[in-house]
Amino acid sequence: MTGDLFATADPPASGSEALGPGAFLLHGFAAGDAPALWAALQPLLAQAPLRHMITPSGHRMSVAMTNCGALGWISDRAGYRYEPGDPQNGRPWPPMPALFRRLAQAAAARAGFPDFQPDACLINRYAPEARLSLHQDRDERDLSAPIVSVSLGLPVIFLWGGLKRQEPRQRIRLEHGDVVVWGGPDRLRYHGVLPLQAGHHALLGEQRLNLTFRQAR
Ligand code: MD3
Ligand code: FE
Repeated sequence: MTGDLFATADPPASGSEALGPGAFLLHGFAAGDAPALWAALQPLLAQAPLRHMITPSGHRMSVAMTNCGALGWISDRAGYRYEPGDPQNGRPWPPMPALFRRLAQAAAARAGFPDFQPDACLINRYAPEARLSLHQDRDERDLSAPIVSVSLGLPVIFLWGGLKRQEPRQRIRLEHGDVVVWGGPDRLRYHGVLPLQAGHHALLGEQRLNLTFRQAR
């Protein structure tokens, strides 16, 4: 027998799972890049601090957010929208690192969206108990472009509903390194995130970060 060193090793957590006609979960797609993503996030978060945005109805979001890229998503009493910088401090969002863009484009291409050109990356930080209530993402100009999400750190239960708020929801566990591409007929599905369970992740510690890449204009 020659060189079959890895024949009995566990398979890597990879492979693609179709969640719908336009939605694909790429297990572990970003796992190898995670240390470099985490390193690139440090100066970025120093330049554009995470903060708890206020919803139009006056609630403080439990998820802390910031952005990189030409545009970034914000919420305040005036509504939800994309802005070229943070109105809170008057500074432009930091540029999107090339590594971020390449990863998002590679994932989109793998899911059948070869022309994806993200100009916005929303960075969501979940501490224990942080959650995201059921919503649709519809502030982007071209809803035929997908959204690519990258999960880092602690795992979470993601809720995936239908095109109407009342429809039943599936529960999907999103883990460190998972990438999901949401497009086509699944682009406007309602979705949310259950409260983060406390824990410790070797790279990120006591938190989860989610990056969502969007074509905002
Ligand atoms: C399905 N973020 O930032 S990522 C968001 O984990 C958001 O932070 C969640 O929902 C998070 O808006 C979920 C997965 C996701 C992102 C966008 C979607 C799923 C989506 C858009 C349409 C359908
Ligand atoms: Fe969303």
